Amino acid sequence: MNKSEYAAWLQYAPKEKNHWVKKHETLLSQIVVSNESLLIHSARQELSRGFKSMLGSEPAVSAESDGGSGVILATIHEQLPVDTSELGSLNDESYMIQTVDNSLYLIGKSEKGVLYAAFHLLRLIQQEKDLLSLTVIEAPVNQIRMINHWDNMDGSIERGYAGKSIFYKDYQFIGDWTRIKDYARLLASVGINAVSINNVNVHEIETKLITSVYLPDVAKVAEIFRAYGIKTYLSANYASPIQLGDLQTADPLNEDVKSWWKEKVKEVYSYIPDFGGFVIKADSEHRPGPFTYNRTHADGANMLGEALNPFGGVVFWRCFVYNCVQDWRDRKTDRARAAYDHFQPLDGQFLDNVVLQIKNGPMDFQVREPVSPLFGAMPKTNQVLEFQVTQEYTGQQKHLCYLIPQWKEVLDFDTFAKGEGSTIKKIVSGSLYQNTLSGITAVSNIGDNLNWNGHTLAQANFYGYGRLIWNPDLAASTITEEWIEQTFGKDKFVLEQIKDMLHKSWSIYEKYTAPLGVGWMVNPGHHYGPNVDGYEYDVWGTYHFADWKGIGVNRTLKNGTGYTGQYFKENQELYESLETCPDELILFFHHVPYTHVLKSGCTVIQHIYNTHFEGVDDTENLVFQWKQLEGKVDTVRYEGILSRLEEQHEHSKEWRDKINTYFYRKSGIDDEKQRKIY
Ligand code: GCW
Repeated sequence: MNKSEYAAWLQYAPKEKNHWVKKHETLLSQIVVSNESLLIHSARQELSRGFKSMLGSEPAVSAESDGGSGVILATIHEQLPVDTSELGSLNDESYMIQTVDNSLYLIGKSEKGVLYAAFHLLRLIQQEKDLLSLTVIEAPVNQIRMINHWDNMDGSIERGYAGKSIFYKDYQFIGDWTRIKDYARLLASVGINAVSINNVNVHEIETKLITSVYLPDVAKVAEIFRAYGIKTYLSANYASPIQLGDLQTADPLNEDVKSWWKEKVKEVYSYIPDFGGFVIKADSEHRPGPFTYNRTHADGANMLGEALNPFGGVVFWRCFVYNCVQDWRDRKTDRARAAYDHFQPLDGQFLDNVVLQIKNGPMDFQVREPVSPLFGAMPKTNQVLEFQVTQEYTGQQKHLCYLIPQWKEVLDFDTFAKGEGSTIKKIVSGSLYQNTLSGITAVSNIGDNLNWNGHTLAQANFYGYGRLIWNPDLAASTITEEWIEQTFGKDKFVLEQIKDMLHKSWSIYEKYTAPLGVGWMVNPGHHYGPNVDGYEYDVWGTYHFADWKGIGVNRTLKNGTGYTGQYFKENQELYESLETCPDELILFFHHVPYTHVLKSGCTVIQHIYNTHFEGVDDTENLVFQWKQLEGKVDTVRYEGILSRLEEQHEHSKEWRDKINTYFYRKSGIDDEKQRKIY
């Protein structure tokens, strides 16, 4: 087995006896821990493992310091020679790392803080940072930091591109607890504290996850995650009372339905006392929900909220609700409007333990979308933002597409909800409206491939997601450098090369796929590869409306679908006017002629041609850049990544030629530069 792929960023690669090691080896030869409770035990184990692997010898572990140099683990409740008052106002997951004399104190406000401090220290050691005069104080900005799995119990993963599920096979739990523990280590190392372990499309068998058939196994998974500070959640089927019980209805206002859920929740908690709660996809893409009974989403979510409340459980209620049987001839219905239209009027009606889960954009994780206007528009409602780490529409982990820059753009976006500075990151961290529950969740990109992610460079999205949601103010480059140094070591050339590749990859992917924010243009069903009209005459509400004169969706208030009206004034005006609408979203908001001149000075058609030729040149260059690293990265990872990049390059030509040819044939307009179009 090639350990380097599997270890991801927790390589703990053995170090040469260099200057850094000589300076730090005494410090790292002893760990002191007086109270080894569950999470501190995990922290200590991880430190022992890391120190041993990197420095070559197992550190001594003792309950009391012998006065010599060492790493000391404690919570603020212990007697310490360190002023911990700064942790006073911070939340329970906060910690400090402080050098005192010749020792290093890892102090958590709670046990969990100690665990996070340990992983922080391991990161610094992998990066060979100075530990002899250290002061770190950290607290997560977002309270909910979650991963959603779309794993099915037959072992498949909906939109999974890294093999099969690590949890299930043939409708059973696989029982490879070691793999799940290693997954928990990766999650905790970047601060993830919540995981839902099954697909939001809850099929027949998975509906039984909340029954005695599977709960003992769910409890085992929860036990593993618990030791790493991670709460376990399940996606539940809204129609469970009908499918599992003998009720005829799932009407949220029906008393039998309410008691059924209350009993059910009680049962779940009898197996898992700290169970997190449910993720619910209701009335969405043919899933059951309260609409069947003429009830609102608030009725549905609150009914579950009430059942979970006595146990401290939470409902994540997804807002991905839209008409998925639309007639393509109907130009009035606009899928982008749907979440806001359904949910915004319900502001203030949801219970405190209900959180609305909203995708970053109004459509569906396209390479480019505006930010969902629901953020900031429901001041009295808890909201979490949902990202997609799995690369459904961004190259399926065959193409390189580093998403941290995209997510940063979303988080930094100003909604103007409460005047200037009402950024998405403030809304989802709960600081703008002081929500009781808030944070960020995302669809996982891992599977049972040895390297977890299919594409080894896609590990950076998993790592970066955790780091970014811990602190949305971290610079993308900081996150990237941390990841590269931990994953591939400290070679400067390797660092610069991979960093450059990652940072331009989103833009490269955007260049050769659907242009100017219009989205889609993928093959229906599996969503891989170009198909300009793949969804054009279909039911999904995802159209580009290209004809011989122009392309784009008119979403203006003036004479379009009125979607721009869902934004606060500043953004409404920005998008409404052709003059001010940013180029990269022009076709999302406007239908324009191919000859329309963009702010870049290019016409729309020439922009399409140019970017598609450029995109392919860029993928060729990615291959070239990677080849410079031969011999500097171990062979298994070198070859694995090379073959993905080569595949990407080939496939980008397919995109280029199909898109360019389509628009050349539609518009009849020549490429100014006379390049080959078919
Ligand atoms: O993007 C779409 C995916 C579906 C997914 C759905 C959702 C789990 O194509 O596979 O279903 O979004 O988010 O619910």
